[in-house]
Amino acid sequence: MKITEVHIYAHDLPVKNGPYRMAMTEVWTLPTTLVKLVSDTGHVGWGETCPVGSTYAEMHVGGARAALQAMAPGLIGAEVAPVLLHARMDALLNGHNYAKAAIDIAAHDLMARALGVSVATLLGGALTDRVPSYYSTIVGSPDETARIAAEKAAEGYPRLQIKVGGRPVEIDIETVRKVWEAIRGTGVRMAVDGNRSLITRDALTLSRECSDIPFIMEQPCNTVEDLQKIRPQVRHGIYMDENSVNLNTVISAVGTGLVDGFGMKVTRIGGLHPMRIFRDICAVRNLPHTCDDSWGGDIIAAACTHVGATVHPRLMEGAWLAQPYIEGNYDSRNGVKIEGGHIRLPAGPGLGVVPDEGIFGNPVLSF
Ligand code: 0XW
Ligand code: MG
Repeated sequence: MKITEVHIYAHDLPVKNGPYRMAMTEVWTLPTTLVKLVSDTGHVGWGETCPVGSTYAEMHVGGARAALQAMAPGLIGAEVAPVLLHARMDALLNGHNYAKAAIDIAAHDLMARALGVSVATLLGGALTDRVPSYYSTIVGSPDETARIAAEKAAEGYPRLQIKVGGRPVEIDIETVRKVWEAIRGTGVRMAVDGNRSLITRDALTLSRECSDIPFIMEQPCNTVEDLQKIRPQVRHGIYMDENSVNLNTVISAVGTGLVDGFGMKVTRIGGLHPMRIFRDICAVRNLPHTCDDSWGGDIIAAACTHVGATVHPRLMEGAWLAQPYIEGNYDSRNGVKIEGGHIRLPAGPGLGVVPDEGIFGNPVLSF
């Protein structure tokens, strides 16, 4: 089965009740990029990539679109099957995983539709049809963050991610302590996400001053070297998020025992094919991880939910979706939603979602 058409669409996602605030970035509108692939069998598949601003990770919207434009003409006539498709993409462009991911997701959607199965089935099979999500607070005051944490725990979220950083560490410590007081006894798990912002001294202080509180530290510091430096001294498990830029880094982090798990983004690692490899590496070493992305609409949400459904529940830390921050859905009938802190696996073939006709206007590029 070969690709005969590639269409690229641009679409803006304003942040509902914005901004979304992390330690080092604040976003009000996220420009997303969609890819539609058509095959010689007449099947269609959709993909998406949506960096959360330009400083969260080594990706930005202009880079995604330029990379897609560079690859798209060379994809005409390429095989849809993931191994062959990635070989073709790598022959056209080095790196740029987050752009390749949009093509990879579209190819999985298309291929699953052609086979009459779901993407989860294509990825090895769903272990659940109700995928856990997690709620991520924005960097806010200790009292307000604790109030939100209690509210989200009561809603049914099995896990909370508390954002810290970009301010005196004492406020972060107060925030973590107040959140713990608010959720203690609920069984809800906690991640404290510094989004690369803490200097190693403050990461150590945060861990030491909260040593009685169970949580994992997600990407507290900026670099792999920083994580190596704090690893022997922290009192908490460390998950790598932003630093896990490709499978090579993941293998090193797993092999050297640097981390206890990952916050993994489908687009950062290059799409569902590398995500499946990542999932299986983590399963071998019993490392928990998320299956989510930095932002995006129904296509990204469905991709995260499908791969999330194939992760052993013991290791599944949740699929975060931007859906609560987005007005409406691309697919007005089967849009992906979080309910009671969980996501229903979209039914039907492929990703189980199809954008409403014309919702993105005309393509910005077609080949
Ligand atoms: C909570 N997220 C999944 C959403 C934002 O893009 C940041 C990200 C994270 O875990 O860092
Ligand atoms: Mg994170």
